[in-house]
Amino acid sequence: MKLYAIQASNNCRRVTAVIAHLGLDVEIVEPSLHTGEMKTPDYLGLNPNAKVPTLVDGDFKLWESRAIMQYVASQKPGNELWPTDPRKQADISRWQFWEASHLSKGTGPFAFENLFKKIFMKQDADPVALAAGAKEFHTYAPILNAQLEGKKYLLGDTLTLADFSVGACFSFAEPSGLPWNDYTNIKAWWGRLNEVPAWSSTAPRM
Ligand SMILES: N[C@@H](CCC(=O)N[C@@H](CS)C(=O)NCC(=O)O)C(=O)O
Repeated sequence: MKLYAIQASNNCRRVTAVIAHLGLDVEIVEPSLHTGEMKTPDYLGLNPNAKVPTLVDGDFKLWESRAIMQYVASQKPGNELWPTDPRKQADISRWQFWEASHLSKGTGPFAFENLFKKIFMKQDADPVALAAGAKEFHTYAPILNAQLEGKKYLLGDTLTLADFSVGACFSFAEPSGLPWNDYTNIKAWWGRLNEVPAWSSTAPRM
């Protein structure tokens, strides 16, 4: 299997963390952002969105990070990250869809406005976009904070894809100024997640 991924990406991190944690044999290739490699016909043939991550397994091409997480984790049956029990899979998927649909709409604007826009586009943050992000974040962060009450990981004592999926949203929390200090269960869980070698070793690098 081959994964196209870039080091600065939290969407790629949720996949590379799974690969590292399960010790999967996946070749990781970094397309060049400078040469526009993701916009070439060859790459668009793999992923018409011109984005990373993209997985290639023989003649199977897969994009969307959460789908890739599930697919690569399925390559090693019996692992705890992605158990085979349908209810556990549905529970994990629930948190993956939730972070994609809701939580990331709150965390994403902080990363984009306060980091990426400044570093890569040399533009100032848009206060209106940040206010909208803060509103979303404070709508959904309490749900995650409540879920983590009394738990080591999102679904209990065992680390699952849900932790890597939701965790990726917080990859830029500190440097982007995400207003998360009052969510004590999230902060404590984040500390535990960072003790997982596959998580700390895949932190985005700009
Ligand atoms: N929903 C997609 C999002 C992928 C995405 O936005 N990737 C970014 C990196 S974090 C990217 O490739 N950006 C390059 C671009 O938009 O030109 C996923 O989860 O895989």
